[in-house]
Amino acid sequence: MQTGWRRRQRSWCSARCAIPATSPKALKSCAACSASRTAFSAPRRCGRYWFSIRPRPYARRRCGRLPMVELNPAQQSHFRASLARVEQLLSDAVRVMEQESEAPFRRYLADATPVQRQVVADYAAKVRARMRKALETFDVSPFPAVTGTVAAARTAVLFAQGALQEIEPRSMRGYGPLGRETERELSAAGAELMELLHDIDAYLAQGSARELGERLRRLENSPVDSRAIAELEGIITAHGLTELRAPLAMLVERLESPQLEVAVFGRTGAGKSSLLNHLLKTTALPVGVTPVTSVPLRIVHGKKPWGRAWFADAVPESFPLGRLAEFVHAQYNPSNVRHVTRITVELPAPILVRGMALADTPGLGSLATASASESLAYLPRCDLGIVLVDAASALTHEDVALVDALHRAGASVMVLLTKADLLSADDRWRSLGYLRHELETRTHTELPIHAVSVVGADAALCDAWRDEVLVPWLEAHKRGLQLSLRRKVGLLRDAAITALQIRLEAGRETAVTAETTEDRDAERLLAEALEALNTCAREQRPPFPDARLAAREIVEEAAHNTAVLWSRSPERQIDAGSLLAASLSGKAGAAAREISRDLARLRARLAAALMDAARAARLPRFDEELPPVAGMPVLDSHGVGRLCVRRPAFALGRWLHRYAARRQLYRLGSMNQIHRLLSGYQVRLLDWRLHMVEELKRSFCAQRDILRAHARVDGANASTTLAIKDAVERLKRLGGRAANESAEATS
Ligand SMILES: Nc1nc2c(ncn2[C@@H]2O[C@H](COP(=O)(O)OP(=O)(O)OP(=O)(O)O)[C@@H](O)[C@H]2O)c(=O)[nH]1
Ligand SMILES: [Mg+2]
Repeated sequence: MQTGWRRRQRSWCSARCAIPATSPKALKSCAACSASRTAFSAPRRCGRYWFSIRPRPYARRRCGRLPMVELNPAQQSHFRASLARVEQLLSDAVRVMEQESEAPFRRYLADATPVQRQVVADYAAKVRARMRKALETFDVSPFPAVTGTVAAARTAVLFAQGALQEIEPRSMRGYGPLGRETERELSAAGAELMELLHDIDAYLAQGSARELGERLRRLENSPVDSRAIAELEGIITAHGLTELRAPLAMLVERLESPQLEVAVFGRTGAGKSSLLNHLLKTTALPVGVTPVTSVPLRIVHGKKPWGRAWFADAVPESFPLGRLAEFVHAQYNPSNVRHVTRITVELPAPILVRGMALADTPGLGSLATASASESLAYLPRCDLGIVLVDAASALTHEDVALVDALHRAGASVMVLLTKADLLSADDRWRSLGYLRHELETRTHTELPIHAVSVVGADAALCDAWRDEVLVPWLEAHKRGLQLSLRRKVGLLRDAAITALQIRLEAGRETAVTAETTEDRDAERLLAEALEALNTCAREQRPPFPDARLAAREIVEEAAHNTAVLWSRSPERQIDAGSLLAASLSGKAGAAAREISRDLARLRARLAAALMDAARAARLPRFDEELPPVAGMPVLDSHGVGRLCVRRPAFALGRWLHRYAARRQLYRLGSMNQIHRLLSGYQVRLLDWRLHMVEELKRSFCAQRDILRAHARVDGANASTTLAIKDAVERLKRLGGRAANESAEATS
């Protein structure tokens, strides 16, 4: 055995392990046995060498102290491993005794009485306490746990999901043929089980910070009584009404973002920032005759004026509003060279108290194409889009495309004719009439159009529009939102009461009520709708499977249109970029419309299934609330830019002109450009489709669970009769309170 005498630059851990520590000064404890620093013998220096002395155990015994209880490192490791095995087996024993009586598969016969279970658990606690003491006596540290419980549970759920695939019809067919009806039943059972496992995983994945109770406590200015929802949440958790957790989570999500998003769009210099400054009674937003706003800006209510900017490549920065121009003004941040990703401004403006967030966007049609794409990216997010058309300039294709894009994104649209002070009263009426006629014929929709101004006496026009159009729109939408939220709380509360009452009446063991034919039909419809949803989620068919081929077709079409234009116009040089952009928009728009139509059909099917299930549950009033198919991404065809092509000097036929145009377009690199734009749009389109399907699924499953809770209860946990009665009473009182609130809101 090493004694440690005269070892150069070494020190020995004298506590237990006799392992040399290479740098005792730097260590606070022994790396091998975690003894403290004092257990090291102090190194001493003699001439050029360092020595350290390890005191021998017998030396201490001789000095009259208590005999030392000590295990060598090998013994310690064996001791630790043995106790770990004991703990593992003991846990198994306790788990075996506590077998879930509801489990369809049991490994052992459930022959233990409750008393036996309790006694074993008590003994196990004693064994564990003794093991802890033994570990302390020998100063042996247990193996540290490295895997969290949540991670372990999620892994188990993941494996369970894998195992579930074995009951899918295509796996089962390997064991023999299946009838159609059997296949359908198998798919339905598999899909539902997968759904439940997915719910467990999603719940564990959100972490403790996303706990509903925690989020409810943080809710301020909620349109419904958040205490009522907190109470509902408490009852749902306490009585294990897991089927109501998803609807509750969705409700809390809606409560967390009750603001309506209103954004202004329009060409550069149309007066967007000036209009917002007027509405907000501020001069904070920079305005000017040249293109000004280069980054979208979101304005929300706050106690004092303040701004915050987020960057793609730097930490976020808060600033007083005097510095706003540094981030949004095209002069200081041209084409967003500072890589600002988001700007939020807080203002104590009265109009924002009404639960509205306003957004100023960069103007379209300027040379700063990056700004245009940022504005277009904002479209899907808004509830109301206000399109500004400058009275001093004519209506353009861009304005019409903007209105169309807003419609496609599912937002409400208002059009404003700005700078009305520049027109006489007669001209104003004429302009409004022209604008209305043009927009209606091009977009095939009736739009509210108003003339406004923010200058001089004509600013009254803007105030009138604000008071008579904007504020009523806001109030109506807010009331709709509040009523819908209250209705949802009421529905959830009723579902919880029904579930608890059924549990109370039927008793714990037989908590499933008899199913009627209607119930079964509704169940079948719901299962089929869910299957359709899952199929839709699995099928991610790209709209352009061969993007290069699609790009070539677009260039061909643009070349054909160029040739037609050459044959008609005397101009030798034309901008083929706009023709290319039009062809690209046409092709992309057709693909997007088809996806949107498919989603709308799926939504209608889900809604029908929900309504049938509501009829089967004998619910007199049930308004399905599936999210609308909205927020479709918009293609930014500005990216094509200008592409000048020249007509050949000598007269040729249409076919040769087309050949010449195609050659020039290819030479200008349009093929690669279109391919890049189309591929990017395709990815965004597929992302949106998947997101929409997920949204529909979440909402559908949440509403289906509410309906099921009304009709029957799938399982019960061990809540006592008294506790259930108490919960039902509390929920009923909650109903009374909610009804009063609702009556107040309506009055
Ligand atoms: N006469 C008149 N001028 C206006 C009115 N509203 C805005 N303007 C002027 O129009 C110019 C452009 O206004 P902005 O508010 O900067 O326009 P914008 O749409 O925000 O422009 P970008 O940020 O570049 O997209 C400024 O010189 C304003 O003074 C109005 O109602 N009447
Ligand atoms: Mg502006």
